[in-house]
Amino acid sequence: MNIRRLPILFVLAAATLAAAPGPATLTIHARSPKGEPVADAVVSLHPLDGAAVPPPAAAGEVAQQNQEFTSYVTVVQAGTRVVFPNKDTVQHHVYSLSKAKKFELPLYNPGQNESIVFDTPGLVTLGCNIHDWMLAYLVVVPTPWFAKTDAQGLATVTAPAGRYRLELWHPRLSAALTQEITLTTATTDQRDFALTLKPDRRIRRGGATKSGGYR
Ligand SMILES: [Cu+2]
Repeated sequence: MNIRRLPILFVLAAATLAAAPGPATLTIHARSPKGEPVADAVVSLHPLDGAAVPPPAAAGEVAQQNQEFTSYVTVVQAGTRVVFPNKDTVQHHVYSLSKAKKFELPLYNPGQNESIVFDTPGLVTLGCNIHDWMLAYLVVVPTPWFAKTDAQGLATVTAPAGRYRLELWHPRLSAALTQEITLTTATTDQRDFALTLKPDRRIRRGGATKSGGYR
């Protein structure tokens, strides 16, 4: 090898290293058309340029507490083990009839902690045969880059810089919204979404109860 070419090779190698994608940050702000914040909207980023997707890092949890599921909406990466702790003093009968995962935890006792692996991306609707009002959603996505909007309608996702299909889902949207997005490390991107939500069709709980859920 010609020794005089070495500095050029070194510069090229350094440039390649510099081009490796670093983390980029995206903030989502979900609001109603009137400007009210929308909580429980799920944003997920699906790589379009063949970026390697790391496997799930941690287990998920959907508890039963005060005869409600916590949380109402949970997002996990496909392949994640989800624990269903019964933190109540009563039995539940947790089930899903969804195509992405059909399962049942019949007569599920207080203190029980069974877990299920959710391998297939899709929407899993959770119910309880004993308490009709208990309803929750487990959103299984094929990507580790996701977040859920908080009470202010805000969610932040950190992902490697690159091109993605952004999906935004909410239980009361008639269809998920999608758009293409390119994230760069240089900027913190923010996207605003005005979500037109269908009426809340959850079953109301009878009687006076202390906290949580919908009534
Ligand atoms: Cu129940």
